[in-house]
Amino acid sequence: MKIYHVKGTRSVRVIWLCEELGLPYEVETIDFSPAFRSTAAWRAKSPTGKVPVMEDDGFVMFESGAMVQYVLDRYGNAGLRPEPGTPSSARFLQWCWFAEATFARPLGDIIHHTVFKPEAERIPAVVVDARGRALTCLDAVNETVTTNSYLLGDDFSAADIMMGYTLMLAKRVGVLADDHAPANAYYERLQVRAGFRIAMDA
Ligand SMILES: N[C@@H](CCC(=O)N[C@@H](CS)C(=O)NCC(=O)O)C(=O)O
Repeated sequence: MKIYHVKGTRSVRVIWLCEELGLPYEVETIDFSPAFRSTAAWRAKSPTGKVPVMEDDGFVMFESGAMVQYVLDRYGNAGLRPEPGTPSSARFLQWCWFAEATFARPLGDIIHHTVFKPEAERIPAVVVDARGRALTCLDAVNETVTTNSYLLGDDFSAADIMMGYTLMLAKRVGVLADDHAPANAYYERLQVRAGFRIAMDA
């Protein structure tokens, strides 16, 4: 597997998963500039110019959550996810999707309207609204990890890898703060994992 990577971006999820599963992988660090990401060569791999991209076995794919799912299906050997078709698997899928499709979305809005966009195009009201939506998502995670060590209970799963990256974003933009003690403690449990640290340093 070849992972096209930029430090601190969603490719962290795929590297972290490979580390947790002990799988071999290759990292190619790419230029995150808009100029590079709009080249025809990069758009051929990632039609919207985003990161990450993964290549394996002669095909190319985008979307970090889909990569996580694929790696688990193909190489995971039943580790880090419940058996498909079971209630625990439903719960697992729920949190994987929630991490990216629901929680990361308002965080992305905050980042776009505070960092990425030129100042003249930033809309403060979007940031206020997105912060509210992100806090509602954080509350849901906070409640779950008040009684559970991890999203699915006592055992770490790839859903925690999906959420770990999202919580890193939440921390970065100040949504995850000290007032959510269980979520902070959960994020601490994730951060001390060797796979997380290796992926964040990559
Ligand atoms: N849902 C996508 C999101 C990809 C994404 O937004 N990647 C960020 C880096 S973590 C990016 O490329 N941002 C640049 C942009 O949005 O133009 C995934 O999980 O792969």
